[in-house]
Amino acid sequence: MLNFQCLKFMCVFIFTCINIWPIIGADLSIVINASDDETKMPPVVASTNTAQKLILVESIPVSISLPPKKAMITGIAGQDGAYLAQHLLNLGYIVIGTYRRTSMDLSRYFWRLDKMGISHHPNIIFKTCDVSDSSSCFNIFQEHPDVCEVYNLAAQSFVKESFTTQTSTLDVDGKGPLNLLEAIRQKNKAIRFYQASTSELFGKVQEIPQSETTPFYPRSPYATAKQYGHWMTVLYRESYDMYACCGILFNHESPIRGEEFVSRKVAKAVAQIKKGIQECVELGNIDAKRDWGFSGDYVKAMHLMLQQSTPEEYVIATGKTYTVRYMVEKAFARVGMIIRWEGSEDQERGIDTATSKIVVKINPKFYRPAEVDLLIGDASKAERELGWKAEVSADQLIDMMVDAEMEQTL
Ligand code: NAP
Ligand code: F7E
Repeated sequence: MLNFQCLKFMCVFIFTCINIWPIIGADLSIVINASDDETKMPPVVASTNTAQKLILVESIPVSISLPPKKAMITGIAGQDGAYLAQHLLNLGYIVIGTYRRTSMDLSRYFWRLDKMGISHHPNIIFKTCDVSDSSSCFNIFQEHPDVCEVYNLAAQSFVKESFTTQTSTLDVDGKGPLNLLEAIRQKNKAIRFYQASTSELFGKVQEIPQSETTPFYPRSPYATAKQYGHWMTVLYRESYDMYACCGILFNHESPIRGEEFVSRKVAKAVAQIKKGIQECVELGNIDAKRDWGFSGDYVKAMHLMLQQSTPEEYVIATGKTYTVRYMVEKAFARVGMIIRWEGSEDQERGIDTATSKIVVKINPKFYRPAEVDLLIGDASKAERELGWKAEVSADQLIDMMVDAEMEQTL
C-alpha cells in the first residue's frame, strides 16, 4: 500500500513537472532544486490550462517551490512600462526593466515608477538597452538568458513626431522588435515575446469596428514602422516556432500619460484653466474619434497574451469611440465648466458659458499630414479567449485624469 502511494506520488510529481515546465519557462533542474521561498512563487495561474494543471499540484500533499519568473520590459520608463512593471511585481515576477541611456538624472527619468512607488522595488533590475541597436539587444540576453517573457514596449510612440523623425522612428519601432526577436532566436528560443502593436495600423479604416482580421492601412511613419515590427513578429513565430505575438492595442491613457498626447494635454490644461494658471488650450483636429481605455487595464491583457497555449494576435479596446471634442467637453464638465462651441474649422472656439471667455482654440500646427479619423475596436476575441475586458470607461478615465491634474496643479 505504501509503495503504491509512493509510486502514485512520483508519477503525479513527474507529470506535474513536465506539464508546468513549458509554462513557467524554467529549467526542469531548477524546478526540482528550487529554493523554499514560497513568497516568490511565480504567477503561473493565468490561463484555464494552467489552472487545471495546478489543481493537480494542489491535490497532492506536498508543495513544490518554484523560482520567481523573470520578465523583461523594454521601455520601462514609459506609461505602459510603469503599469506593467507594477502588475508583474504584484504577481511575484522579477522584472528586468530596460531603458535607453539618458543624460537625465535617473531619479527624474523614472518619475512614473517613482509615482507608483516601485522604482526601488527589490525585484526590479534596471539595465540600459537601446532596442534600435542590435548589439545592445544581444548583450542584454547574453546577460539575462533566463528571462521567460519579454514585453517590447520601447518605441517612439508619438504619431505626430514620427512625421519629422521618420528614420529614427523606423529604427526603434520597426527594427527594434527585429533586433530583439533575432537576439532571442539566437540566445534562447523558449523566451516568450510580446510586441506592442497598435490600432494605428488600421489607419484609414477598412472596416468598422476593427478586429484581428481587419486589413491594415497605416497613415503615419509611426504606423508603417509598427507594421514592420508586427509582421516580423508573426514571421519569427511562423519560421522559427517561437512564442511571439502582438497585442493590437487601441489608445490607452492614464494620469502618467506623456503630456504631448491629447488626453493628458487636455486634462492638464483644464486643471490649469480652472485654477487661473492658464487662459486657454490650443488643439488640432477635435473631430478625430478614438477608442480610449485605461493603461492599467490594458497591461493585464499583455500579460495574459503570454500565458496562452498558442501565441496569437489580440485586439484590446473598449468597443466605444468618442471625439476629441467630447473629451474636451467632458474634462471641463468635471470641474464644473460648460463649453459652448462657436465658429468652424480653424476659427472654431470653445467658450466657457459662465464667463464667455475663450478656453479652447484651434491651431493648425497640431494637425497631422495624414489623420486617422475613426478608431473603434472589437475586442471580443480577447474577451472570449483571454477572459479580458476593459474595466474603466472613457468617461471614468477622463474624470480620473482631470482629478489627478487638479490634485497636482498648485
Ligand atoms: P511611452 O510612454 O512613449 O513609452 C515608450 C518608452 O520607450 C519610453 O520609456 C522611451 O524612452 C522608450 N524608448 C524610446 N526609444 C527607445 C529606444 N531606442 N530604446 C529603448 N527604449 C526606447 O509609450 P506607452 O504609451 O507606454 O506605449 C508603450 C508601447 O505601446 C509603445 O511601443 C507604443 O508605441 C505602444 N502603443 C501604445 C498605445 C497607447 O495608447 N499608449 C497604443 C498602442 C500601442 P524615452 O523616454 O527615453 O524616450
Ligand atoms: O492623438 C487629435 C490627434 O496624440 C489622438 C499613441 O499612443 O495612440 C496614440 O496615438 C487624436 C489624434 O494619440 C491634438 O490628431 C487633436 O487624432 O493623443 P494622440 P494618437 O495619435 O491616437 C495610438 C494607438 C498609438 O499607438 C500611439 O503610440 O487627437 N488631436 N488635437 C491632438 N493630438 C495631440 N497629441 N495634441 C493635440 O493638440
